[in-house]
Amino acid sequence: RPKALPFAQRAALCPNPVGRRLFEIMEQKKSNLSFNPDVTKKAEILRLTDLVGPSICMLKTHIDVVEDFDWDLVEQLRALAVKHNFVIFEDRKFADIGNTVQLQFTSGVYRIAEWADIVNAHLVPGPGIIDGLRQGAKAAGRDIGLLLLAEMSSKGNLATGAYTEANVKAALEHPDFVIGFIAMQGLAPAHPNLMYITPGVQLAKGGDALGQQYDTPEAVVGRKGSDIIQVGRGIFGAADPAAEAEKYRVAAWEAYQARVQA
Ligand code: S5P
Repeated sequence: RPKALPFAQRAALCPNPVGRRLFEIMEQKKSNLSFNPDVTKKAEILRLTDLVGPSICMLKTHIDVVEDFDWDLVEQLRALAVKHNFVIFEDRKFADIGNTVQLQFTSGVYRIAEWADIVNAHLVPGPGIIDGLRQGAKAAGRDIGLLLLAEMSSKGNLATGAYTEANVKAALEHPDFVIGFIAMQGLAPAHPNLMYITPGVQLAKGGDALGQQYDTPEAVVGRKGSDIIQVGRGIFGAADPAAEAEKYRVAAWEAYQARVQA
């Protein structure tokens, strides 16, 4: 693998302000760790986020699993994002026609476009999904970045081959809005303005009972050339989530350092 460009230089190549900001935060905090507290109680999400906040560049949410959701949760998450300097990625995985995703993005209970910095989408419906979400972001009047699910971590998933390549092509055609991918590796050839975020990461290889597959930070960022590790249960399932998050941050950052210094 050729020597990689540092995040600071890649920030300057990003046409989307959120993508640029995320690269800058990564450099400032020496963190390419994103954390997802996939728990169902508001207070627990806030507690975990505040604990782990110093170690992360990004918080990933599944807002629709929260049993006691209210708008105050969104406001408190935004306040924690300022306190700890991270961006918020709502992992909504939009997957419908442009007109419908625009409504799902801006309306309903969650009004995601009003508070998320980053959202993601499946390209299954075609590029109209990108245009629908872009219109939603415009209507909300906020800078938002989109990630395409070019690959997935789960056993037997269908995001491979020509489908993965179509995601890369769509990203290159929408450089103002698409900031990168959910992918299992830094897809070749490298596009340094785009970022590669990999879920299915724990400190030891393994999986869960429902098809999730885990690889290590060293493998994902070092060998496979991804940029950001996405970690949930590996951190919030530990006895000391703050200390565990630091272990992941250091492991992923050292793997990145080795890549830029190689
Ligand atoms: O392919 C994927 C894409 C995503 S966004 N595989 C995933 O696991 N995810 C998400 O990453 C998933 O929805 C979950 O929120 C997180 C992984 O959590 P963990 O507890 O397995 O680390």
